[in-house]
Amino acid sequence: MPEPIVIATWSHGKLAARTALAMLRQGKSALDSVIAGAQAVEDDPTCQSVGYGGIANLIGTVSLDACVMDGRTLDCGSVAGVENIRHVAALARKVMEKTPHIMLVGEGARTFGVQNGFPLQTLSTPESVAEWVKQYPDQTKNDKPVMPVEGNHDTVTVLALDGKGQLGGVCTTSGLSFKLPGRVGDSPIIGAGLYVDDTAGAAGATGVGEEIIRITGSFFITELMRAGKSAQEACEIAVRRVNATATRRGKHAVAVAFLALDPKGQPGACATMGTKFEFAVGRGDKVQMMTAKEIAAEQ
Ligand code: SD4
Repeated sequence: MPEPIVIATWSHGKLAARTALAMLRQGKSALDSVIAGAQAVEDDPTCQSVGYGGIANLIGTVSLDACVMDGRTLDCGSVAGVENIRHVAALARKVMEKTPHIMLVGEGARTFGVQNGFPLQTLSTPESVAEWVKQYPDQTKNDKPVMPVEGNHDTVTVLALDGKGQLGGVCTTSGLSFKLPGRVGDSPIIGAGLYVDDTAGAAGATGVGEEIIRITGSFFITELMRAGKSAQEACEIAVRRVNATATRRGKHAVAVAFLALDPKGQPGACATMGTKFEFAVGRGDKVQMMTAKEIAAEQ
C-alpha cells in the first residue's frame, strides 16, 4: 500500500494539507480528504483569494470557481461564477454526484446549491472590502482588469494519493482579483486547472488562468506522465510551454505554477520565473512548505 501524500498550493495550502493529511491517515479517500482541505481554506477569512473573504471582481462582487476530480472513475464536477455560496468545492462535488452534467455556472449553480442545502451568505468581509478599495480606489477611471501582481493569485489546488493508491484533486478560488464580471479562469476548467487520472497522475495549476487554459496545462502534464515523464519533468515541460507560448505571442513572462503527483505519489512542481511559488507537502505525519527547487532536488 502506498504512503498517503497531499500537496497544496501557496502558504494557505498548509491548512489544506494539514486537514487533508489527518484524514488520509485515518484511511479516508483522496477525494474526501482534498475537499475537506480546500473547505478549511474556504472557511478562513484571512485567505483573501478563496471562499469567504475572497477578493472581489472589478465591480466589487466576490464570485467563486471550483472543480473536483476523482482519479479512479474520472468523475468530475465544476462550478463557476458562483456568488453567495462559500463551499464551492463541495458544490462542485454535488454537481458531479447528483447531475448528469460536469459544469454549472452563475445563477444556475447558485440555484442548484440552494436546492441542495448550501446557505446563501455574503462572502465579503470588512477586510476584503477594505483591500478591494485600497487596491482599486477609483474604478470609474479604469475599464480593464488590473493584471495580477505577486501575492494576488492564490488559488488553492490540492492533490492527494490515498492509502488505496487512488488520486483525488480539487481547485477552489475567487479567481484573479479585479477580473471582469463573468470572467472565468482555469480553476474550474477540467483539464486546465485540474486533471486527475489514477492511470497517469494528477496535476493542478495556479496563476494567470488565461495562460493555463491556453495550453490545457493540467491535462498536458497528466498526459506527459502517461507517456513516461516524471511528475517533475512534466511540470517543467508545461512551464516551458507557457513561456514559449508567451514569447510567440510577444508577451512578457507570466505568473503560472503547476503541481503534480504521479500514480505512486512522487510529487513535482514548477513555476515560471519570478513567481514566488511555494506549496505545502504533507506526508508521514508532517506538513512542510517547499519550493519547486527543493522538490526538484529530491528527485
Ligand atoms: C484564475 N488561476 O482565476 C486562477 C487564479 C489563481 O492563484 O490561480 N490564483 O486565473
